[in-house]
Amino acid sequence: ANNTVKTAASSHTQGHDPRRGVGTAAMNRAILDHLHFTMARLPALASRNDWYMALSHAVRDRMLDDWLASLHHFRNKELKVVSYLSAEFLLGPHLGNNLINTGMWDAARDAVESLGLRLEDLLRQEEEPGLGNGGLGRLAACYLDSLATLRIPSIGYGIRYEFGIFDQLIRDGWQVETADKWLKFGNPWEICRSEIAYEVKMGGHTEYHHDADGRLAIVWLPVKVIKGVAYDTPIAGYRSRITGLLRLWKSEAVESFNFQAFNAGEYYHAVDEKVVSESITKVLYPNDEPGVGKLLRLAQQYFFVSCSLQDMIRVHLLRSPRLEEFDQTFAVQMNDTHPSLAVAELMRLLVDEHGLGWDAAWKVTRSTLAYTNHTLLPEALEKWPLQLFANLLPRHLEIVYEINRRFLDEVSRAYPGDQARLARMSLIEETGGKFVRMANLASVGSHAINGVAHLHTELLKETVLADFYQMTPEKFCNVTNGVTPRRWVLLSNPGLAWLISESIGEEWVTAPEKLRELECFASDPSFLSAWRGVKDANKRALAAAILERTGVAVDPESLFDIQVKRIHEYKRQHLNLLHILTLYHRIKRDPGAQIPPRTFIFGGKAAPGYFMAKLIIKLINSVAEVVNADPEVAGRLKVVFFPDFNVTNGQLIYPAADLSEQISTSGKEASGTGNMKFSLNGALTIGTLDGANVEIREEVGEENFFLFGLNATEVQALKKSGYHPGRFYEEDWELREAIDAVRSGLFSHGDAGLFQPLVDHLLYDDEYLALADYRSYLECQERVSTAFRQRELWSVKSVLNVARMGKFSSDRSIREYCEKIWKVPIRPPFPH
Ligand code: GL9
Repeated sequence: ANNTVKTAASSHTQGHDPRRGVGTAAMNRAILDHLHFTMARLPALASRNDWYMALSHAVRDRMLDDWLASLHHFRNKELKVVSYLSAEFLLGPHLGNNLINTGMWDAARDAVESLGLRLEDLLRQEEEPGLGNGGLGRLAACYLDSLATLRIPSIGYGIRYEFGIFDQLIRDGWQVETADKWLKFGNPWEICRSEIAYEVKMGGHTEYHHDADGRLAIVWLPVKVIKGVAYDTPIAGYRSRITGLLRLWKSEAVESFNFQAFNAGEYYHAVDEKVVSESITKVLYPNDEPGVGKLLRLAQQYFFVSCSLQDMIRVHLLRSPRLEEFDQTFAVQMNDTHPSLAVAELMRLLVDEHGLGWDAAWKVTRSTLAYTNHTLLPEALEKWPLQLFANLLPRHLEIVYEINRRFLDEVSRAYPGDQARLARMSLIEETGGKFVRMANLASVGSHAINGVAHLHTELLKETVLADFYQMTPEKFCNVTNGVTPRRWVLLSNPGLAWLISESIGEEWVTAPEKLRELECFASDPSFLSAWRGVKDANKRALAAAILERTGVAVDPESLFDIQVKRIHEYKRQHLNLLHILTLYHRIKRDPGAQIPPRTFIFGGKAAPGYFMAKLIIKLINSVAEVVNADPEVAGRLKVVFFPDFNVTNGQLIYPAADLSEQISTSGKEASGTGNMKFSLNGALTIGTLDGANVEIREEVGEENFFLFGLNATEVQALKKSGYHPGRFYEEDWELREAIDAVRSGLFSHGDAGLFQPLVDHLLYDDEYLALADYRSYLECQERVSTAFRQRELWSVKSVLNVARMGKFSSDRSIREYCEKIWKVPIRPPFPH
């Protein structure tokens, strides 16, 4: 397996290495120099981290020429810069990805080996920057890769959280959170730009003055000023010679503020200020947290939006003094509503700080900004309590009111007398407490609004943003999500990458439609056997990791049935469990039952405050404990919860899957991107008609996709007609048997109360229709089992899945954003 890894990476470094001068000897020298000059260590005493740091610095050095040249494009008036505003970037480890994208893998591997080390070990040393919760943050990271690969000048703007998404431990089957100290041993990839810093005001009040010429001037007198400092990370494009910029802001105290007095009391007060200021970028908020109306989160959002827009204005003024032309310098994409304060902040900067008139400022604001919606779940739509908003951002509230006044005038002109519509579209919610509605603010302040999969966009237009769609249908469009084949195939599945490139050449990495050429290999027995060999090796590697991390031995020959994603009721990990329980009972009842051995693998974090999700994790582990210890199902069923699912672990898990579980209630998963990673790595999907599953099935062909369950229309209809989960329980004895087992205490050492909240939820509410879809899911799983017994045919389907997944490259998504939203020209692929 090791050999495949090396060969595969090599094949993508030969022939078109943009740094042909980077040989093994030079790399060896550079690593030793950094060990000496940067780490101040003798080789004999160096730790693995010292070597990792030395290698990373050596690699970063070699990215600088292209990076500095790329940064220069920001000043080129001919080029529009894409600015991706996102509170989350779930990057994953940099080193391996940079080696692949820059073509320095071979040189680095050989240099490291010449020093008596192994590249694999150094790669493992990196603490991944987990600056995101899940799909939304990971999407932003894939988009940065594609922007650089497609040679589009771009800046990702976000927050440099000192602590990213928590690390997950499993103790006694429960999730325990620990702080993610990713910066503990230093971050060789970032460059602190102390001189790129902006002040951000917070709190206080506004005053209106007339200046000498009698003009009205609005002054915001804050109670606090915080400084944001830029930390820059280079983002290598795949062999593109363009290196993108990720600029993350860290909050610091403003030295001058409250630091005038020198007596002891003031000194300590000033130090307190420093602590408060630095707290803004301390920690990433886990999402799905009920009632996150937290002041600190609003402060985070405003902080990074303000720093980013001030930075963009500075860059624009280097090109042109005319801020009316700001939209020609930047196309700004708001990744969900987290950065939607950009609407009010850009207005404030243009009007209050740069003297533009309201109308001119509004015109440029709207034509610069665009908004991507990532969810239809009502509880995930951000709204801020008005009082909290007013306290932190008094000037922005005035601006929001003014935008709203003008906007509601337009609405009432378009729909005379429609009070209900006015109330729904207002930026301010007034029923039962007052709130600022961020999705409405983002929609009004943008020239384009997009959903992230075809179904999602259609539902968006029919439900959450229906009024906005009716009023301005031309603003709406769809851009189906995508994932980068560089990290998600080349880096994480080198064996597969190598086999593909051997067969059809390497162009698929940037032209994934070329994967179609694999179709004709689907009838070649020797190719199919090599294909299976790659999957088997990946499964053995995952089995080894499972044994190491959970102590459970799993059989690599069994069907690897995997569900990894955040734990959420709408994603229905508990439906998966109901299937496991039913199989368990069937085998116990009939030991001769023809059921191919399966290993069920779960992974994912639950928001710390989401009780039901945490209980689901406990139930998975409890079922695992009983099933894995039961001799009657030994060799036939295994259940594993893989702790701490993150990008690093994903790179190990996706390539090892036979079956990908994409079983959300139809209409709830906006897109999903894990579904794409699995299928691109040769897993077959069992899934509902939800999010991007619909389009994946369209592409790979219905005969190569296991479909089950109600569709979105049927879900709505069932809910409307009155859904009674108890009836499904009563009418389906196998379902009853599964639920009763949980209820009996079988999985909780006799404690029948432990899972009661989950059981009650299912029987009396079941908001996500798990019981309604149970039978259909079971029948579909039987089709999966039957198909898996015909290994040859399964492999054919696996090849066809990969061959037809080209659409889901994030390069395609980025090209669509360029065309439909950013109006940025698409450049031809870089000549290799
Ligand atoms: C999400 C959607 O739930 C996913 O379906 C979608 O694929 C991604 C990216 O568009 O966005 N929206 C959202 O809030 N999250 C998503 O994954 N949540 C997290 O990132 C945890």
